[in-house]
Amino acid sequence: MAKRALITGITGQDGSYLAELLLLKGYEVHGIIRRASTVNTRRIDHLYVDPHESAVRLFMHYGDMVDGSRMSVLLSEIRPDEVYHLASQSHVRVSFDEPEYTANATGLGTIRLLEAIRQARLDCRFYQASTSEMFGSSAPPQNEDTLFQPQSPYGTAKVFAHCTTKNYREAYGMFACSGILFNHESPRRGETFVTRKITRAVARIKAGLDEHLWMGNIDAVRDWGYAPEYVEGMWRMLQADEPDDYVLATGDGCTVRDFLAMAFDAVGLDWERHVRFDERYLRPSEVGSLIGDPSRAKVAWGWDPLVRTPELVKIMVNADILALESGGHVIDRPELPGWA
Ligand code: NAP
Ligand code: G4F
Repeated sequence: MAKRALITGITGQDGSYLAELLLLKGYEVHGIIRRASTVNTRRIDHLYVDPHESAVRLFMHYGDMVDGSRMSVLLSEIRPDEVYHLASQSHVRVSFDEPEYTANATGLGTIRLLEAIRQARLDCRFYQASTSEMFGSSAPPQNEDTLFQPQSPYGTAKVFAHCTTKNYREAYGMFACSGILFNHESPRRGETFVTRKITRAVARIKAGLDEHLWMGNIDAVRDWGYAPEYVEGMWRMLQADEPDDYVLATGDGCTVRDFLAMAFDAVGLDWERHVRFDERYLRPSEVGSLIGDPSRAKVAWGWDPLVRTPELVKIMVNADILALESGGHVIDRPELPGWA
């Protein structure tokens, strides 16, 4: 019988790739979506008409991480074998504007889900979407033993969720894992995260539609990988013999400035002629440098990402040029063996 997976945050970047991957692997996939006044399923609509006949194996349910009773009903009804908890208010800058909501959805949301699993007495495996943002001001390279020193309401909410997941593993013997993922990007990345903001702007400036791009702190260092490889790592984490926490990262650091230079260079433009500073994009406290050490995942199950930041930049710039030329939304196929 097919395994049954539940994905919270299925409409997001990672949720959409993960749903695709699990359908390719033969899973029955259930996703929780929020009711919105406009359609918010743009990243997963193509999965309903997939040639692998996934339509009959993909099911959507309305729900929200702030609604605990709904979580209980859904977990009891769906009774999944694996739960991938990806739903979160995931924007660091926005978390300073909405700290209470971020803590509720991202922090308490995780405990609501874990309690729903526990009270339904489900024997299921649980994945928590932890983040390098939890390391905050700890110096790189960061690994599973690095001190958490979060610098944002988002980071503190994720530390709460991370520690709660570990506590449910230790207290109740649940197969609960946290993937501490460093930044991972793709053509499906939300438009207000820095990489996608840059690659969209490059496409528009190249086409003559815009002249300038307004940016905040371009000295920040991040470790940018390719999202489809990271969701494959999430799946592998839940197939392991024992539950544990793992860092997923490329191990390479790159400044926002270097990302800008590579993205503009990809279309033959000089970034310094087009980029302007806007203090509105600064944060009350900033995480200066995140560079991960993914050795544990590499040793445990050979996870070793193929796509490094320079290639990622090209994938994203090309996808945004294509989307602009086609006059709208184009869904990418991950540029990896086995995903075509
Ligand atoms: P994303 O694109 O922003 O997607 C977030 C998802 O969460 C969306 O499906 C969103 O639904 C859903 N969501 C937000 N608030 C919710 C709520 N109150 N109830 C139910 N659903 C809610 O994020 P992502 O990049 O795919 O990241 C996936 C997860 O990994 C997140 O938890 C993020 O914090 C974490 N993470 C991401 C990275 C990264 O670099 N991408 C790194 C480390 C950790 P709508 O579509 O309705 O908004
Ligand atoms: O793309 P960002 O907004 O990502 P950030 O803050 O690193 O968070 C992302 O990665 C985390 C993993 O470490 C995830 F947990 C989280 O959910 C999210 O996916 O910003 C990256 C860097 C920051 O230092 C920011 O200050 O880029 C800098 N930046 C400079 N100008 C900008 C801008 N960021 C944004 N979003 N917009 C700017 O104009």
